[in-house]
Amino acid sequence: MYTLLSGLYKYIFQRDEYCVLILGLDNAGKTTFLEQTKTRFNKNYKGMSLSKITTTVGLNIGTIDVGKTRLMFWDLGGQEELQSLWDKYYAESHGVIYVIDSTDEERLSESKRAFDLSVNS
Ligand SMILES: Nc1nc2c(ncn2[C@@H]2O[C@H](COP(=O)(O)OP(=O)(O)OP(=O)(O)O)[C@@H](O)[C@H]2O)c(=O)[nH]1
Ligand SMILES: [Mg+2]
Repeated sequence: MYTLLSGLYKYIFQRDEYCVLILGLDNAGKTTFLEQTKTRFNKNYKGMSLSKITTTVGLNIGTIDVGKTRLMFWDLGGQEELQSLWDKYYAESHGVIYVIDSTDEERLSESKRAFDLSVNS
């Protein structure tokens, strides 16, 4: 009976939880993307003014619920000295969003290099 009830409880209330990494160079727009996503999917989230977003030092976490699924985003800092930390999170994550500022053509090759380095290390 206990197993049946706990199974039913889990079925009704428990969400599938997935972790999604957000990577990309500094200034690519990762935190802005996360804030926009949170504002769009979390009904009661007011959102912070986009002009108040400053460079991320370390990790910024955001969560959204889509139906019975919870997505936990890990928005990592993109500055060069923080890029060596990216690969440490791969093993724990279910998906990766790699953000590129398509208007910043000068840094496209740098962005590719940083991505390649993180997946090959
Ligand atoms: N015009 C425009 N500006 C944007 C867009 N996305 C981000 N920005 C601006 O780009 C700057 C950097 O954005 P962030 O979201 O802080 O970039 P980030 O990738 O989180 O940077 P780090 O935390 O340093 O790794 C901010 O001034 C944003 O307002 C966009 O889609 N369009
Ligand atoms: Mg950021």
